[in-house]
Amino acid sequence: MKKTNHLRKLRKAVGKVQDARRFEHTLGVEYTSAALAMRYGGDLENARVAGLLHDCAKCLSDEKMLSICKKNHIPVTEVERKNPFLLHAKVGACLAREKYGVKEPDILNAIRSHTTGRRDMSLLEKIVFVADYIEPGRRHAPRLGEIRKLAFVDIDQALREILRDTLAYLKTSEGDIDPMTEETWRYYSRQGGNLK
Ligand code: DGI
Ligand code: FE
Ligand code: FE
Repeated sequence: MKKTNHLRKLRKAVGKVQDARRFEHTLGVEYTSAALAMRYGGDLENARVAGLLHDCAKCLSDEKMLSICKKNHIPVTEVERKNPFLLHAKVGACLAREKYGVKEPDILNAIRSHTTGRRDMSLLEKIVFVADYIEPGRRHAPRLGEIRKLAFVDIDQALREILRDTLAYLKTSEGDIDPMTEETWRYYSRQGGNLK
């Protein structure tokens, strides 16, 4: 299929499963991912597809996500069972493959890691993680202006600052911290750690 057609079809399909606000966020992540891919020499098509699909499971109920995990033998950790919204990343990667026909592993990984991150992320994974945080419709994050600018200067540093602020926020809120988020922070906050 021609690339523009493929993107158009995906956009239409995602628009049907998300409410208007979430869909606007999705479109913001699509083009912010494309902009970051331009800046860092990533694949534009992959960036756009990953951005479009990263929250494709976000509007499903907790029960639905848990049942998709069960059906597809996706392991659910204790923290995920207590905070099922965390599952939208894993479930999203599963739907991207099964429902939206995505085969590229890098795109599937970028969807899977977009909430907690993980160690040694690929450029595309970093792009989607950062785009999710800085897209123009995002509000209410501290230092957003600073981090938006930093994202286009040094993506690893932006990733680190986002992790720092996310963990600081989580420590003041009710939600459990996923060990993966902690691990990502440890990995990227290490002096000289993976500064690709
Ligand atoms: O789906 P989005 O809202 O676009 O963004 P997202 O998938 O990055 O989710 C953002 C929220 O996830 C934000 O409020 C921080 C939260 N989050 C990230 N890591 C963890 C976490 N929440 C919990 N409870 N535990 C985590 O480890
Ligand atoms: Fe998300
Ligand atoms: Fe998102």
